[in-house]
Formats: sequence, structure tokens, C-alpha cells
Amino acid sequence: MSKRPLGAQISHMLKSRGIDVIFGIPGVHNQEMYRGIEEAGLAHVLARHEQGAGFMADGYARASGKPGVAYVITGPGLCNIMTPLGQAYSDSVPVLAISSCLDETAAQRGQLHQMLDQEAAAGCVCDWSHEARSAGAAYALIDRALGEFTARRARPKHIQVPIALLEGLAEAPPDALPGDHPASGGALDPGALEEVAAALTKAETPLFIFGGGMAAAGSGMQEAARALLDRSGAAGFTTYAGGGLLAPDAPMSFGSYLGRPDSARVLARADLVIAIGTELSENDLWRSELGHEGTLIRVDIDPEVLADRHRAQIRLRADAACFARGLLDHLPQEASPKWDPARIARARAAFRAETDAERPGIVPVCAALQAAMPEDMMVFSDMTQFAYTGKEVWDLPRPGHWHHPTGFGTLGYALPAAIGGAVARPGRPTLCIAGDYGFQYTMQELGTAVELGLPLPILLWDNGKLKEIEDSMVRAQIAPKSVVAKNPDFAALARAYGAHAEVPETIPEVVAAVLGAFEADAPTLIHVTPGVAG
Ligand SMILES: Cc1ncc(C[n+]2csc(CCOP(=O)(O)OP(=O)(O)O)c2C)c(N)n1
Ligand SMILES: [Mg+2]
Repeated sequence: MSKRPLGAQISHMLKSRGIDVIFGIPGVHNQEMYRGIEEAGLAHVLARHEQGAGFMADGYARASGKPGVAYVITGPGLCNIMTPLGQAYSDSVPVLAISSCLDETAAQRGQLHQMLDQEAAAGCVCDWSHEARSAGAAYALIDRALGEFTARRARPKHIQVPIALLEGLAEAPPDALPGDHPASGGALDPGALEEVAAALTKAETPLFIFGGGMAAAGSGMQEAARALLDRSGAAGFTTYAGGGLLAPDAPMSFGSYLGRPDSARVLARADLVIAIGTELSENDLWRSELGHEGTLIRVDIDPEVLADRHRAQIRLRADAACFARGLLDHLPQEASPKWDPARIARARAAFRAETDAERPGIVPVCAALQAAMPEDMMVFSDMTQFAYTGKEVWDLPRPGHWHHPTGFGTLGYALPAAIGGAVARPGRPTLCIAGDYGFQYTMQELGTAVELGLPLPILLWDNGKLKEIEDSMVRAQIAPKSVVAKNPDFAALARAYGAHAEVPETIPEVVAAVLGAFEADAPTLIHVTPGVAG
């Protein structure tokens, strides 16, 4: 193929590697990257802020399993996308940010968009951040990023390309590497699987913890999780990210209640705990210790997780799907339950009652929505009380369908991430859940959602304040300070953007509004206050 400016070649290269959409904002510095977008047949989603573009790329990646790619300008564009990159790092999401950068920074001060060290700044929130100093280096870095997304724990990457290089003519990129990159840790030692199977068969009260690594391991994981319980007699918890792996009413399931303090008592009763694809991080447990007293087996693709403080006696570096399928090969076809299902049901009911008492008014809304929502709905939630409760009591019918800014915990995630998710799954239902304060971090992306004509319900949980923070201050005996903000008229704001708005007054009206929004020609802001529950 003939030479083209490098900026255009990069878009062609991404298209040839299976990328279909870029999220971003153009500027004079990175405009050469836009030259190739149309030409290569890529779609481009224009965000209203680079933070939005980054979260859209994140949501797109979580919903599609493919990398999310964002184009941003030098300096402020890169700074604005750093928060989403930090979020993608903590939640292991494959996001690739490509930015322009200045040709010369050390000897020339005062240039447009100049900052001291852009490459290093991004490096603080990414797996890596590198400057390409030639076309060949840009191509190599792109292939390295894409390869690493599948070959090991997915983490965001940043590549910056000097403006003059983007403008200069470059040879075509090399052909894509043949075949898939093998997932690391794929081949498991059969001896290790036999050892785990023997321990599981011998155990009197075995317990599984299924995490996000298992939910993300592809199709068949729900069946695998159920079979692991059925064929070993074990009980199981899911982490928030593993939600949906076990049916809400599965008799041996303790649900997604690992973060309840009392789950430690269940853990202490287990003589064997097998944790698959979970970091067992602060965000999973809300305590420092898991609480187990018996043997702990960790299975994870990431050596850093295996070596952590939880004192696992057996550590297996493996992909969750390989491990689950391999272990099933070593288990009998059936086993009698080793836990009392009535006791598990009582524990689940107690966990649910505690959750309801902690943040009242949310469980009934979740219950009504759970009963009525379409099977393949995907949720993107923000840092709001509605989501904290929802993630515990509302197990979606499918794993990997509830996405939350778990690790970094960034307010403003939900709307742009939901937009990215909806772009990834056209024609399938996506629900956005945000709080009244967090929504205002990125609410300008309503414009993007309207422009794309997305049938996106936005459930805005408006308790009129930063309620989680107020509750926390009260618990710490701090007189609540700066936890009430003057809110706009959210429905009017949504309509001003060209979106629809609904203000339901009862729970059935909330359900009807969400279902109606899936059929609309634009997003619908559904303004819900705690009064709706009664
Ligand atoms: C970027 C960022 N800044 C600050 C916080 C701290 N924070 C967490 S929740 C919260 C208040 C959220 O209020 P709202 O969205 O109304 O949700 P509610 O707790 O009221 O349901 C704040 C300020 C954060 N998580 N992220
Ligand atoms: Mg609030």
C-alpha cells in the first residue's frame, strides 16, 4: 500500500486489527489521526470531554470484550483521560489511549498544550505509557498493546506520537500477526487439578468464591459454576464482579454478599475455600481479612494476586475457564450437598435484610426491576447508594452484565460508560444508574447519547445529597458538612439536551419508564426519589 501520513496509517492499522470505533475529541495536534478514520471505515464517537471518551472506551470494552480505543490531544486532552485510565487499570479493562505529543519539550517552553512530562503522567495510571519515535515504533507499540490485552491481565496503555511524526508520510503498517495470542496460564498441570479435586472431595464444608475473572472468562461459566457446586456439594459466594454466575435462588448460593461483615462467619465454617478469578480486594470484602480458617486455594491469571496477603496454601496460575473445566473433569457426576440449604437461605435473607436496613428504600425498587427487566440487559452504575445496594441484592440473570467503577471508585463513570456499552451492543438493552451528585460529573455526555439516538434509560437516584458521604460522616460523629448540593431540574436539563424525561411516582411507574425507554429513539432520564418506595 502507498505511503500515508502516520496519523492516517494508525487508523488503518487499528481497523485491520478488528477495531471498529474510536472514542475521542479532535484538536489541531491530533487531527492527523482523524484523517484516516473515515478512510479506514472506523466509526468515531465525539465525547463532550475526554473523561467521557475514556469511560466510553471502558464501557465499550467491558460490553464487547474488545479493546476500547480513544484519541486525545496533547496536554489537557491526555490529562482529562487519566481518570478513566486509572479506572480501567484498577478494574482490568483493555483501554488504549493514543495521544499526540509535542516534538520538543525540553528546549522550548510555552508551546500550546505543553506540560512537563505527559508520558510519565499517563504512566502513573496505566500499565505502560510510551512515546513512539518512528512509524515502526508506533506500529510495534500498538501490536504490543493489543497482544497484551489478551495474553495477560488486561490493563490500559497509553501511546503518544509526536505531531511532526503524525504528519509525516509513513510506510503501511505490517500485516496483523496471525492467530490469537494465547491466554497465559492456559495449560494446567493435571496433577494440580487432581490435588484440588481430592481436597474438594475430602472437604466437609467446601466453599467457592467466584470472581470477575470467572465472569469475564466467556460463555459457559454460569454452567461451570453451577456444576462445580452440584458435583462437589460445595456452597458458593460470588463477588460483585462475579454477580450472575450463580442463580439468585440457587440452594447452595450465599449470593453476592461477600462484603457483608457476617460473611466472615460463613468463611470460618468452611474447611476449604477455593477462590477463582478474584483479587479479594478491599472493594470485594470491605474488611482486611477474608475470615477463613481452613485451607485457601487461589486460582488467578495474575501472579501478583496469587502472592497477596491472604495466605493461600495452594496457588494456581490459570485462566478461570481452563481451571473450572479442568477441575470438572476430575469431579464425580454428582455429590450430595455438604451444607444445609435451609441455613443458606436464612443467611441470604439476613444479608438482604441488613442491606435494606443500611440504605432503606432501594431494595423494593431493585426487586421490582429484577422481576421485569429483559434477560440480556446490561447495567452501568455510578458511585451511588442505589448501586451499592443493587450490586448485593440484584443478581442479573447473566454474568458480566453489571459494570461498576469498582477499584478506582470514580464518580461520573456510569453515563459515558453506558454510552460505550450501548454502542458495543446495538439493539440490546443497556441501563445506566447514577446518583444526583455523581451524574453531574459527566452529564454533558447526554448530548453524545442524544446524537447517537441511544435508547438508554438513565435511572437517576435523587436523594438530594451526597448521601453515602453524609452517612459516613454521621457514623464518624462528624457534623455533616458540604453534603447537600443545589441540584438542577434534572428533567428539564435532559429535555434541553433533546433527551426524554420521566418522573415516576410509584415503583410500577419506575419499571414502566425503564421498559419504555428501551424502545425510545433517544435516552430517557428517569428521575427517581426515595419517596417512590412508599
Ligand atoms: C471523582 C470522585 N470524587 C469524589 C468521590 C467521593 N464520593 C463518593 S460517593 C460521593 C457522593 C455521591 O453522591 P450521589 O451521586 O448523589 O450518590 P448517593 O451517595 O447520594 O447515592 C462522593 C463525593 C468519588 N468517589 N469520586
Ligand atoms: Mg445523592
